[in-house]
Amino acid sequence: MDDMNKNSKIYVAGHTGLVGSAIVRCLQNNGYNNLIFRDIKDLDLRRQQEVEVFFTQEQPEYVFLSAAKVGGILANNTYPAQFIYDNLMIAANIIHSAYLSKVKKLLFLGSSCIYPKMAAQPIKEEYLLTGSLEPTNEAYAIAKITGLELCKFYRREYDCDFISAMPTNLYGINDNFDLETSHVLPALIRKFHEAKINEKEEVVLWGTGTPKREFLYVDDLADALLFLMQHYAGEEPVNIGTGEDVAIGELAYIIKEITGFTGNIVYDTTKPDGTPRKWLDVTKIHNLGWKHKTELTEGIGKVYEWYQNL
Ligand code: GFB
Repeated sequence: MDDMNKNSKIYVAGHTGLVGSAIVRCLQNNGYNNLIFRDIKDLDLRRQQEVEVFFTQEQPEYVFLSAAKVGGILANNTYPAQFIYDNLMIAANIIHSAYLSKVKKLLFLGSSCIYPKMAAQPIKEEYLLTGSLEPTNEAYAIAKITGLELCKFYRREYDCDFISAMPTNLYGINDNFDLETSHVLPALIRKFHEAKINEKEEVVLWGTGTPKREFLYVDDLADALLFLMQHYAGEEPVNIGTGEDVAIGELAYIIKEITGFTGNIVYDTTKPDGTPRKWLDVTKIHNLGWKHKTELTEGIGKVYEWYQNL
């Protein structure tokens, strides 16, 4: 379906982030030797003119659009204007420049959190835009939905081979461990680890611990994105996940065990729970021939080992 080969010129937007750095690892491990990327100091993806000049000069053939302003529930709830503006500009600039410079194929990343808050579970791709969004990350969701719709309409009007993926919550090495802006899994690794080495009595979790989340190891995601770039060319986004979710309280015990913390877990219910559940239906990507490899406990173990050697 697609002739991306080892010498194809591939641009990974957002190459230093959790997802982008995993995509670079995956491509390099699979022998793709013609990768290009730019640091934000050399290319601000929110500036349309800079992006157009970059695409004209570099003429990438394939684009993995993993650049975004991302964060956990507190960051999204605190900085909505930054989340909607940055993500809108990044998506619009890269997708339009990819069209202008005739990029052969582009993959855009959505997220499971942009589905309706109360979508039926497990969530199917067609549930997008069928209900109101989770308020804590509505700004991010609107920007990401716009990116998905740009890919869909550029395919319809200009016949661009632009596809979209909808990853579930991700974790892995090179994640963000800042306790204010990170996602739950890296935050808990850091909290339990620091509580153990500092011999603290308790670890404080946000919310009630009852929401459920599905977690995919980021190197499995990168493998899925390479698979889709090679085997999928459709208008509809494709969910990428493990097909299993876990309550935050359960996740806490898994991480408590792995880090060896022996104190108590308490909940700060002044912090938001967010969406009660966002469990993805992964039938479509399974039918295409891809399945995740890394189970949750194994993946957390790998991240904790990496984290301890930071
Ligand atoms: O991972 P998280 O920040 O984002 O929170 P979402 C998941 C759940 O974990 C929420 C709880 O119910 C949090 O209240 N939680 C418990 C914690 N303790 C902590 C903690 O110490 N830190 C954090 N961060 N959470 C995000 C969206 O939603 O999902 C983003 O806001 C993004 O836009 C991401 O799409 C994938 O899973 O709730």
